[in-house]
Amino acid sequence: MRIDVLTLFPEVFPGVLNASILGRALAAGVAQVHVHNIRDWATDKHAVVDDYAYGGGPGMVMKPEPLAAAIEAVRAMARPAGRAVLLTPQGRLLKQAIVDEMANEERLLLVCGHYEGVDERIREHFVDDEVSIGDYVLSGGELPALVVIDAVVRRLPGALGSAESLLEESHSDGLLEYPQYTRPAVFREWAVPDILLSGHHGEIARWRRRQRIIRTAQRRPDLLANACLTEEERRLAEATLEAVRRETSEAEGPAESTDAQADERRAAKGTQP
Ligand code: 6GU
Repeated sequence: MRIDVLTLFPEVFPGVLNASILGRALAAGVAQVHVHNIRDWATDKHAVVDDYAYGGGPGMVMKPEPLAAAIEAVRAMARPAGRAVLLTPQGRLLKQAIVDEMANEERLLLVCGHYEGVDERIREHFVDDEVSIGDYVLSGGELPALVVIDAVVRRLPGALGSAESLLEESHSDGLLEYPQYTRPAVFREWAVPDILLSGHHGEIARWRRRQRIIRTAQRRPDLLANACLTEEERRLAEATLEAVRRETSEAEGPAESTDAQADERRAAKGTQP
């Protein structure tokens, strides 16, 4: 896959891209990332890329001409032209399903917005999609573009080692991960749950699965609607939700340490709430 990035701050890109799983995947040729400076397509001698907003108001707006020229030029650099995605807080909220959609493209063009936004005509006529990475405001689309690149590249064939791929499998069912422990078996006064030291692989797999369901119900109940659960697992999720509801109403207002956390500590010990 070829990924092009259009930005006013090309210097922020190489760093993160070269580290860890992403760095290894890019070095292995799983994807190519090309970063371009929008300013290179400015036409006046001061290379101006922003201007005051028509109608007044604070903040500058990214001018349409350099951006349009940059998008057209970069699209023409290879075939197919590829999907152009504007990173903006007004876009569709990024989710794994959107990442997977993007990972199926042969090319991707990520356009990083800046200042107070981009001229509306760019949104309307030069990009195919607009994506946001969450409900908070960042100073520009660069960090979101890096987030998209990381999420997309790790979905490409050959990006992950076999151990990582196995781990990846378990994410595809819409549940949060189970709690992880490594040595020592007792750290300070905190012991690893006995079950994990038992050597009973079947029991361990069942415990982990239960933990994932309890955790998801406690922390991200919104994910349960799309999770793949058996009838018995649904009942466990419902019971966890009910326990959280009961304990929050008993607490009458916000508690210091939440009851969900207490629940989880009990669950991690393998005892029922
Ligand atoms: Cl894509 N851009 C900016 N500027 N802020 C954001 C965002 C994008 N996603 C969340 N916040």
